[in-house]
Amino acid sequence: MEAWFLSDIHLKSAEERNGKILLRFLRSLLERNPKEIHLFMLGDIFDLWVGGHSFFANKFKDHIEALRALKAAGARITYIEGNHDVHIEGFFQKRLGIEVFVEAQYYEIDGLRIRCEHGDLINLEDTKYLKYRSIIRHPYVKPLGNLLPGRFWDHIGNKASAKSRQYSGRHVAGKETQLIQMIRAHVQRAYIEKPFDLIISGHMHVFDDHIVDVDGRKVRSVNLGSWFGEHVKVFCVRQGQGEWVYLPALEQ
Ligand SMILES: [Mn+2]
Repeated sequence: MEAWFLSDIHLKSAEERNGKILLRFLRSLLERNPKEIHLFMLGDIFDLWVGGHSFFANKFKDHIEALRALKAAGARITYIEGNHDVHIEGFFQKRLGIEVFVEAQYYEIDGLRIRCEHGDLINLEDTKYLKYRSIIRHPYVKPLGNLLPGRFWDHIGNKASAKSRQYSGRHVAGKETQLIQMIRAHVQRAYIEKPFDLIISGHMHVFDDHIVDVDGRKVRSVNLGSWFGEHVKVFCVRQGQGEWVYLPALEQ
């Protein structure tokens, strides 16, 4: 088995650099052995996707086509929602047959027990976000994702991201050590819920790959970082071994 893990691409358009890199990556999986592939999309793949609208599917139609082809060729695809892609099962699950979750999931791949999640529950100090999460995840709010049109959400999302862009660069800088501590502390809490050998998360936008000692047991913790850097890398588990794989840059 070959399991591929990606998150936090925050695609705003299909045409931007990372849109092209992602499309080429998805198509490259089709040329491998799709029946042996399990693709994990661990949230915030899109900078905004709300509800089951085809509005977003049209915006990213080549990517959706590539996912559809990959699925048709026998690959397994799991999508765990982030905080930028919410209530998406109306499209991804119903139309594409991709399994969609919100909370952490467990898989056993070639004997390796893997917990994967978006990672938006790692930072317990972010009370503002946790409150926001409890609202957007509320069962009464969920239908709004589908009731209000995709164009409406797109408009809201563009406004919100223009606002957050002002300080997104500074968001991580200088706080890396603190964020990494949180990622590793989360491993301890998560392990108590249910044991694993490898935990893979995103959301924090800091790469971290560390062996954490949990009561004398060694578990590996990987945070996928983001696609905002100069080079794009994804995480792959092959024959029970996890490794980073750099995706080739676009030709100038
Ligand atoms: Mn996130």
